[in-house]
Amino acid sequence: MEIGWWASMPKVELHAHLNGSIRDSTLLELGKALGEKGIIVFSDVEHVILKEDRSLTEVFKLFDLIHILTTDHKTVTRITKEVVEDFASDNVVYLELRTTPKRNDAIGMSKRSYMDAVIEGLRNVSTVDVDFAPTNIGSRRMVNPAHVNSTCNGTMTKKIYVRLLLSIDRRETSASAMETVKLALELRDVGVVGIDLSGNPIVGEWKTFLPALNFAREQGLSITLHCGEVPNQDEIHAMLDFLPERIGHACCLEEEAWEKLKTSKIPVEICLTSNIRTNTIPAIDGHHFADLYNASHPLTLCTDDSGVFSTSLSKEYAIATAAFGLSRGEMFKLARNTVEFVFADDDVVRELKEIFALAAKKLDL
Ligand code: 6MZ
Repeated sequence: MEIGWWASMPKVELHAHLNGSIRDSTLLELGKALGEKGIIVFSDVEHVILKEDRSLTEVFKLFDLIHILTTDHKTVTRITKEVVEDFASDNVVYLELRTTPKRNDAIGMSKRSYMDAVIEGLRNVSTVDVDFAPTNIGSRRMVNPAHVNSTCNGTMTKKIYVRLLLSIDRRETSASAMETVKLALELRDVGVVGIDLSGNPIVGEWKTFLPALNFAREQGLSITLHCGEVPNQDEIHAMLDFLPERIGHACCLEEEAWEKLKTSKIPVEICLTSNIRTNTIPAIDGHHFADLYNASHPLTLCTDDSGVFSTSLSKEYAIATAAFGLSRGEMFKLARNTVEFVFADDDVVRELKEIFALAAKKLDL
């Protein structure tokens, strides 16, 4: 697939799970190391990592395996650094990265120390300047709104804005979900802007998470929900009635819920490859992207799990262009409109708009 042009276009990524976005090479290296220590059998792990198509159930089994490989502080820091560098090299100029804070008493990991390791990863990024905090605290905030910064020796370095969403896994209890929201509030000054509800959609109940989500909202955090990955209409209606700032997927909405979504104008994070690979949507030409796009419903293209599904944001744009017959100009507009749905503050939105304005001139659009 020709992704060259899409790679040169600035893009905004709003739905990317940290542990789903790891390079295969890193996962294999981590698997080999645990295999040598006798903790896992590497050959079993290898074919699971390299497998192409997976059902949604298999994807969640894979995440359990990935978490065994990655959940120690040093590795969390490493994967965060690599994931940000990979998105930046795909010309993603704003990344909202989501991850589930994890507790693992056996290795002295708390949800807080997990997040500290993530933030350390943001600080360790070396190929690009990272702006990850709403103030000057802790990050290398630049005043230059352009997508590149001048350095003292006159060379130009790239820059990426990164903001964090803390995910609540649907396996969690109400208390654990509340702990995650409180942690998000503590970490606002290092770039946490919202809460995501994700995890295996056939596990857990909406009412378990509602108190924590209500509290998050009261405290001014933005919320995005995985909504309608499976056809649970009662839950879909309850989620839409909650009026989250965004939803992810929206695959299995029956007519009434579909109309409710369209009336609500809640922006939808569309993950084409993920939906096709997991067979949540049988074929790309029947994907609900087309209906939403034609109705001018707010939407954004996202990768979901670029490692697990071997994709990139440029690829997602290329796939949408080919599948739905859209022009470069239309896709550029789609990318630029995504700026309206970010959870970061108005200063960032303004700077992103300038980046897109400059790019429009450069790309002759
Ligand atoms: C629902 C998903 C997901 O948080 O450990 N996750 N949840 N649907 C999906 N569609 C395929 N893809 C990923 O990243 C991995 C976690 O993100 C959620 C799952 O809870 C998974 O364990 P973190 O960084």
